[in-house]
Amino acid sequence: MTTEQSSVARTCASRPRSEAAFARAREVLVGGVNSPVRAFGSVGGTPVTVARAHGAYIEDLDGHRYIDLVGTWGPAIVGHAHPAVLDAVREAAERGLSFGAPCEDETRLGELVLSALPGHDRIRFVNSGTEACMSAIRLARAATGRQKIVKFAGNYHGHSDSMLVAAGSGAATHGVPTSPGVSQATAAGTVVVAYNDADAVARVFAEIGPDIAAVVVEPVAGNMGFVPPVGGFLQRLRELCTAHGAVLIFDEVMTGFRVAWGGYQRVCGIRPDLTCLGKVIGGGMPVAAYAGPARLMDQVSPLGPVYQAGTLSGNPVGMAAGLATLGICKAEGFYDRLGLLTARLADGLAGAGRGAGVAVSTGSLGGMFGFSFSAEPVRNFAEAQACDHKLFNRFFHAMLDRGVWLAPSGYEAAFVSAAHTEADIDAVIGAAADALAEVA
Ligand code: HOZ
Repeated sequence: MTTEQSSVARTCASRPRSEAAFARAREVLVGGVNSPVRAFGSVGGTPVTVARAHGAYIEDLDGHRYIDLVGTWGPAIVGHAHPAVLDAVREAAERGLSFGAPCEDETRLGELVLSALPGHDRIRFVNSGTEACMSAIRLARAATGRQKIVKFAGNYHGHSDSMLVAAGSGAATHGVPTSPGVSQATAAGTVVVAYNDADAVARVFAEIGPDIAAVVVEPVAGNMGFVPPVGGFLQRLRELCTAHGAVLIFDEVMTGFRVAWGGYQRVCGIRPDLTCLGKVIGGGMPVAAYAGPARLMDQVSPLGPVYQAGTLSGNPVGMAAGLATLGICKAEGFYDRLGLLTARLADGLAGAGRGAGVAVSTGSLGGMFGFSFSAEPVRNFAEAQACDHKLFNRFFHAMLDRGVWLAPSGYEAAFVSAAHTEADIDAVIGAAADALAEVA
């Protein structure tokens, strides 16, 4: 960063080209976007149109540069357009964009991912986290012969029908956690429990245990802010699922290879039956996966009867991007440095809050962090909803104008990459102090 770009002055506030581009986009794209939370629905104002992204920065159409703390919602863990990832992608693209047939990089990426997940023997690559979770749930229903799924309010597992019930992320942001169009029969198959409330899960098992196919959980919730599990929560889920013959699914689409090599299961030492992955494993390409032991995964077609398929699944360019990205993440000390940098930011934001007399609760793990305008750490969706979202919205714009790119919703986690420097982090903290002084 140059001195000028590190400044906390409101240098990015005027964006005429972005305004014009978004006006045009609104004529053809639904709401001007291809994923709702990007539309600035809750924070207000006009979404910023991106021209390019490099390293830790995003540049808009008007030539402003922002320190990026979204990282394309998680995948950009090594920074945008990392030279090694670009080389791998170029080299793969020159051999063909898609084969619709086996290629060696599918096996290589599968071996690498499975080597990081204890107890997981097989993987199936798909194209999005939605597909991964939807498929894992289908498999759990098939393997158990049961119908009900337990999920947690404010957790988000993509937009398949049975998961679009009390969902976080964009669904929470837009105030429709249970979407119209999800049939009542489908919604009735999903039992919703408060996150971090293992006693409530035990009560559900006591009532309808023989009907429960799976418990699906974000082991660290990232779609209602950043909400870590309370002590013993995940362990109880493990015990309850084992005792009742239900499948425990960790949705590590966000946390996988983001909070640690492998994911949060490597931090907490609890082994799920199935793991859903996405984001980091594709390094910015549309790659996701579900994985588990052979006894479950071998029930998926073509070995078993559980059908799931995709023309672009295991796409060679995506596989190459994933391999190059995870190759960088695997280096000794990668997550240690990333974790320190991210913790520095979380601490700095808390300090900025104290300086401005605003209650800010922050937390981080590996390269994932969050902050909420609340005196106490958030433990569940009701507490996430009770945070000061109006203040978040003002803060979001004040930060954007100061060159800091945050997710446009108080219901999202945030991400630091290996491309960020201490100077970047300190510039963000400085901007936050300045922004809070203006908007709190
Ligand atoms: N569901 C994503 C955030 N948790 C949003 C992705 C996007 O809009 O790109």
